[in-house]
Amino acid sequence: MQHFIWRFRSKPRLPIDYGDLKPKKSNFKQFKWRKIGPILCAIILFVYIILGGKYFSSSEADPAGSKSKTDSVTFRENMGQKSTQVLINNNQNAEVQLKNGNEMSDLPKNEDDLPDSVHIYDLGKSQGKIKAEQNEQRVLLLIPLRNCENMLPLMFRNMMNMTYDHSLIDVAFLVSDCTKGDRTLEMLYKYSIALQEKELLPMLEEHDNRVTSKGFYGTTDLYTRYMPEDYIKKVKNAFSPPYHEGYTKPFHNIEIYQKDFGQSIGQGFSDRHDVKIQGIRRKLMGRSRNWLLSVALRPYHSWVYWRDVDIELCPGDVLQFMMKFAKNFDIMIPNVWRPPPTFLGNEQPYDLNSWIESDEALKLAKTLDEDDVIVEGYAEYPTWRAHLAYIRDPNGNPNEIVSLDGVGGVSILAKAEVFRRGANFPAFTFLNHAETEAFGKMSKQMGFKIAGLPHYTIWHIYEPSQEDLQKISQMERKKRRFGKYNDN
Ligand SMILES: Nc1nc2c(ncn2[C@@H]2O[C@H](COP(=O)(O)OP(=O)(O)OP(=O)(O)O)[C@@H](O)[C@H]2O)c(=O)[nH]1
Ligand SMILES: *[C@@H]1O[C@H](CO)[C@@H](O)[C@H](O)[C@H]1NC(C)=O
Ligand SMILES: [Mg+2]
Repeated sequence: MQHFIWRFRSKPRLPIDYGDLKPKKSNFKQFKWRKIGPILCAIILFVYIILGGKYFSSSEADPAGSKSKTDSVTFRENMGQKSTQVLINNNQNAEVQLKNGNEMSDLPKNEDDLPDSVHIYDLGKSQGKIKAEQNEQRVLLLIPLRNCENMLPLMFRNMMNMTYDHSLIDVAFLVSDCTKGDRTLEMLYKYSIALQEKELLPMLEEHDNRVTSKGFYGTTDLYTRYMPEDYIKKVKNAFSPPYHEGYTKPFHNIEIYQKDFGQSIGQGFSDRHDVKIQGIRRKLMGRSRNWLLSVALRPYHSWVYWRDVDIELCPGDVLQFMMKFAKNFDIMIPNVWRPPPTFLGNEQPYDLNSWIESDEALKLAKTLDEDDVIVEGYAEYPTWRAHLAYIRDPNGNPNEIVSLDGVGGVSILAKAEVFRRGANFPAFTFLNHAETEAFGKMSKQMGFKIAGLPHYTIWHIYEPSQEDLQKISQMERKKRRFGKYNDN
């Protein structure tokens, strides 16, 4: 009997006097029930499972999270909406119980046979693979935006220039923390509607005529006088006809999201590049990216393409070009450079967040607090990593690939699966990194492969730093004094 009490007492075993709990005469009965109880429960459960699907679950029952007879079908109800989503994993047949209680013994042959509020998605079909465009794989283009009203014409031109069939691309923007008076959201809305109604090109051409386009497209600023000649010529060509065939074709869908996260660090070049604020700024950016991703990613997307607003030149076939590597890689990153003014040398590596990990950096990380964020490209953190930017050879083979550990966010193409399996942009310190670099590290740990393309380059706009602006105004003063350009 002592043995019986021990078995049914909960752990941990406290130093109590079991004498009090000693079963009295009625023990025999108790014993029986306790032993039979679980068995009875199991039988009832078993009967419920066998019959439950047919007789117990009515159409009123909340299907959220419940599983049907085959494991590959999950019902999800959109909260507050009358729509049931049937998510199907492989090509397996499954019985689908519709919301109104009708029962089908087979999947419908096509989606038109279902009522409007029921959707079937075969997630096995939304996997990023080579020959994406031929196989009509759909892409989600994600662009976070902040205080960038004047860069929107540039951004829309770059979107239009994409030769991947626009009708296979959904676009989602997240606008956050714009300062008072900034009209990013309004202009975004205006341009988006124009784009979808095929009225954007004339609108942008009219905009171009108002500002002389030199240096970065659409800017009249003084510094454009100091941009390299051949770069300016390239920019001029890039924004003039002839355009590719589908240039003005509407995108499949455009979504605009607005949410503030309390980012208070200035969006000016020198503000946002101070080393001390990088960790905080990058974590907040990570949060924005995760929100955008989680609201916009749909079951039919095979690819996710992250792009920053401030890219000036990018080959039109950037998606197709990077998708070629889908056989061996899950995430693809081009090289990102910028064209600084002539007095700084004509071109410069820009994005230093794409790198190959080094022993020195791993050692450095061990000396830091768990919460410290290493930011790349600052003297404070001597990592001695190989940066994708510096591996570039202007005449190198654009198809050459290096395997990366950290990535920058300027232009990330990833299979949607990477995110579906849970990778994200840590808004906390992950292995002493945050946001996109942490995304790289996390993806790597999850077994994904990251391809960096050192000789395939896209061009970030040049924004003058405070120092550069001082230098420029100095030179302008000299010019006025001596009547000509004189840089000593
Ligand atoms: N939603 C949102 N977007 C942001 C925020 N900060 C920057 N962005 C956008 O994110 C993209 C990248 O921002 P950048 O300011 O260029 O910062 P970065 O990615 O660190 O790159 P660089 O500063 O250019 O080296 C741009 O499209 C910005 O408009 C933010 O706090 N919220
Ligand atoms: C558009 O694509 C073409 C062809 O790849 C390229 O030469 C041009 O620079 C692109 N334009 C922009 C604005 O990037
Ligand atoms: Mg930028």
